[in-house]
Amino acid sequence: MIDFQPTDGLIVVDIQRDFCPGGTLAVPQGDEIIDVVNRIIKKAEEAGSVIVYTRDWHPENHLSFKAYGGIWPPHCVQWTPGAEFHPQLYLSEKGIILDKGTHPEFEAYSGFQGTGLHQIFKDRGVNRVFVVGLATDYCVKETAVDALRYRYETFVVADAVKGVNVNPDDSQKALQHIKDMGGKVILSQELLP
Ligand code: VGL
Ligand code: ZN
Repeated sequence: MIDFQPTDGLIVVDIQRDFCPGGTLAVPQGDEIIDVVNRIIKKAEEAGSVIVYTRDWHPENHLSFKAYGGIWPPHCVQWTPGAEFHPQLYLSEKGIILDKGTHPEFEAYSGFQGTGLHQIFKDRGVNRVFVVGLATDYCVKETAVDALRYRYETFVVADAVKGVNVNPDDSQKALQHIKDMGGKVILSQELLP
């Protein structure tokens, strides 16, 4: 068992309507992780850990959109329903919401990119980071890799993430890459009673 501590950070990555079935960039079965994610959030909340929710939060002319030279359909456009958190996601009152990818000319897959997250964690004495959410092969991966670069002890909860899988094994490769960089891939049962 791993017990959450006040010096743990939990990053809930991009659990938004557009990344779930029915959305414009739906992760297959993306909504199926929400129950386990909610239980993890409640555990972290009880322990007084630092809970962060990232949001992909793009202007309508974002460079990642096909019409502007990118590879993705429009998704998570600021203030549209698709950018909202999934309605089933538990939002802790103590949670911190961080928006990323807000500038038309810059991509930001990682929750640390342009959000001040490293400073927030430093101020709160965070030394371990747990990552859950969407999508394993993009924003979860880059968030975990950045956490490792900043030298946090980094955990990805394998059954609390889900990938886009443009190629079928992209999520597996992402988790392997995180392990190769020194990250730990765990199961929710190690966190939950
Ligand atoms: C994401 C593709 C484009 C993600 C964001 O949250 O993983 N993927 N923008
Ligand atoms: Zn995006």
